[in-house]
Amino acid sequence: MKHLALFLSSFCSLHLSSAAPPNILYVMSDDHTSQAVGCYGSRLAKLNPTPTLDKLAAEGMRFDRVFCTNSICTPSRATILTGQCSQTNGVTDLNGVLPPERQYLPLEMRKTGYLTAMIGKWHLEAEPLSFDYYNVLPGQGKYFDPDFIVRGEKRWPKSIEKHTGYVSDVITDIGLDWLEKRDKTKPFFLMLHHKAPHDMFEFAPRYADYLQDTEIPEPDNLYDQPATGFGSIATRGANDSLVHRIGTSVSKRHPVRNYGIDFNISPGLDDHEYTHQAYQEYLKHYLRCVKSVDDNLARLFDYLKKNGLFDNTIIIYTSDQGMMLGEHDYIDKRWMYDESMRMPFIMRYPPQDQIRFGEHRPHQQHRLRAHHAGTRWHPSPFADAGPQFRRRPRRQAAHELAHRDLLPLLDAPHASR
Ligand SMILES: [Ca+2]
Repeated sequence: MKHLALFLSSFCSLHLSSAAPPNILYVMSDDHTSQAVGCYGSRLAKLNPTPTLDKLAAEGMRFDRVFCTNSICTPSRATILTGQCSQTNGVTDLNGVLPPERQYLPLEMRKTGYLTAMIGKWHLEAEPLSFDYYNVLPGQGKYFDPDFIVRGEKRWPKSIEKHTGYVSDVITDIGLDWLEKRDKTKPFFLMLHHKAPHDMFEFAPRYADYLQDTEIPEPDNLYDQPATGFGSIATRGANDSLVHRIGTSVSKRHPVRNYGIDFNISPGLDDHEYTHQAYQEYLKHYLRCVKSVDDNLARLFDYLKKNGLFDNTIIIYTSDQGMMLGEHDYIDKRWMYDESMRMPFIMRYPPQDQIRFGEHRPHQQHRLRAHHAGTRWHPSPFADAGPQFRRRPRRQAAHELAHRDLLPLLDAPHASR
């Protein structure tokens, strides 16, 4: 929830009183965990998996404590779009539906003059009608030659555009095309959502050799899990009766869902070698998909720079949740551990507002305050931003938006994040 609160409040406050509102580019990938973002300094950082993102973080701010509250795609995305926890917005599982009238974030942005667009993975079932423009993958979408749902003559979701190529490239192409053709009299709010690196990690052929001859560093707790004393009776069962049933695995531990099966590792190998080979295949596939996101971000940022937009655009990069990359022998993300709940969250401000992680720059504080000077600042982003929210019925009152104000964190670089 923190992530939603952070960026909702920043959006709604920053643009309210600024004479020249910055554009906002919100890029979100799918299951891109912070261990696989170089600037977070995990065991994988030495592989340099995300040079573009690392540069973005070096020029902006890296948040270390952004967590989702429901670590699967649809509920996390609904939280971001509503500012509400799952129990309030009602989207609690992968079948959840978020109707247009409750897609609050784009509704708020549009009311304050932003041109809004949603491109890429949507996964909220209902039509993203609250955006001025959308071009989204059906459900999970495909990695290769993906279809997209557009606003067309046929009713949602039947107007389909077919594309050829790799999904990260196609999503970026659509984003660039929209940026080029957009109404340039308005600031834009673009949500660009990648499918990668979601399973089953189908990478573009150009990355087939990437990391091919590299030994991927392993987590200390990959083997012989669950370790003595790890996990509760809820995850181990009485007398360890559930350890082969709960918590999908890299190793042979889970007999049905383990990545050794998915990556065709010989079941005749001993446990250690089987786990080693499954992990290496898993991480290489995953990181090749991550690479497609990072390379396409470079392409997107190049466009912004060439068109004079890079320094008038707030750029945010995040993921809908984290992912277990073999820690405790787990795969997937629906287990309540730091690796799966933590979201990478990077924000870059234009250079004149630039905030370096860990640095204290008084002039930045001044500039940030200037953004909301002249408006009645309120800790609730919607108290000022949304008459709609004040008129909503009591059961949907603004206090149910579990938001948190981001600006004090930006103002105080040494504060706990
Ligand atoms: Ca996801």
